[in-house]
Amino acid sequence: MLLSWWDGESRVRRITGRIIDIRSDTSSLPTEEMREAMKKAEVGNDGYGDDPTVNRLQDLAAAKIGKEAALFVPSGTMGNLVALLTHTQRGHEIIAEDQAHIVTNERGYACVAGLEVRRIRGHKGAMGPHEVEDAIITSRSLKIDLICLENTHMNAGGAVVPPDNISQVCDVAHKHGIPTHLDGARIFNASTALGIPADRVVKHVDSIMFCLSKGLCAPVGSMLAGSRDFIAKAKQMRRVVGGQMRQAGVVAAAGILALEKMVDRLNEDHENARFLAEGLSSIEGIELDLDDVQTNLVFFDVGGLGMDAKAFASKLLDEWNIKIDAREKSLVRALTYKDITRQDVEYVVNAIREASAR
Ligand code: TLP
Repeated sequence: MLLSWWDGESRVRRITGRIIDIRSDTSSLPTEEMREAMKKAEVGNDGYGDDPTVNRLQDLAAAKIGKEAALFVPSGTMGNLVALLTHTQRGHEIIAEDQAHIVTNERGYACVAGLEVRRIRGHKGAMGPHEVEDAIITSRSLKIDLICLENTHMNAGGAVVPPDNISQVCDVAHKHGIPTHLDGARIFNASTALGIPADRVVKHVDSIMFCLSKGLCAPVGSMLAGSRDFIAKAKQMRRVVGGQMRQAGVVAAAGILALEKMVDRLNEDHENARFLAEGLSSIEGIELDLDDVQTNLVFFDVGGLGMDAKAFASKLLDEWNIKIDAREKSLVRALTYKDITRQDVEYVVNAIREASAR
């Protein structure tokens, strides 16, 4: 009997034990070219500003994002924290979207920076400028030091926040003398989806953090960018939180390739995410809104299958070698990135179709 492609593919996965990890684009692997560049990287003591590869990465990052200067940090979480510590004073307040990663996942604003947060519920990740202004005006007790934005917005399903919204929120903030910070962990996904260069998308924000390690495939690292003065102060804060590195050129070398070579292929990830979402939306018992799938993230609800997200994720791993992200209740998240091919996505859709039928 001839094996269909699906039978053959599924058996091959079981025999080889290859895992398809769609929990997060943070699972992306560095390219061979990155590994080569890391091996050959020229390095120095970055604590003294002497690492030529880190310096090259920082200059490239600043130019690419349209800010005066940039600072290499070990993670996105640290980049955001350093920005908070640089812009604010302990005991003061920030404004952020209700489901912003800074608020829901990181929490350094409270645990480390000693800040209060005023949360504004946005629409697909975008806060209304009027609501932001109301929050500023009605703030009775604490001084608001910073307005935080996020693009793409992770908890809104990787939604792209429109540049017009960013500029309106920035206008309101600046009118009241308040700076703005953008968590742009996936800013190049946003700019790719918009078809607008990233520096134009972030033109109005005072500082931005973006990650080299997600869709851009560097093994570690994020960048914080802003004015020369802001980055000089941020450098002090990076030291305070233990983020000063030494011969970091080894990893910065991969970061340079991330910015030079990996941005232009992000569209492929978005197409794969759409393909995945379309496949899933045709499966009975799975609920998702195709309009919410704008970049490389796909959120869907498996409640209609009579399972919660954890049980669904265990089933996919045990029976199909697929790692997927179980969120709260029956909400599941999947991400596409360079190491997830179209064939992998077809495999995932077929596996979920079969898992749902039983
Ligand atoms: N997000 C991770 C997890 O924390 C959920 C992921 O898998 O999506 N901002 C945004 C919008 C993020 O999504 C993340 C990571 C960060 C900041 C933090 O970056 P890292 O992981 O480098 O500290």
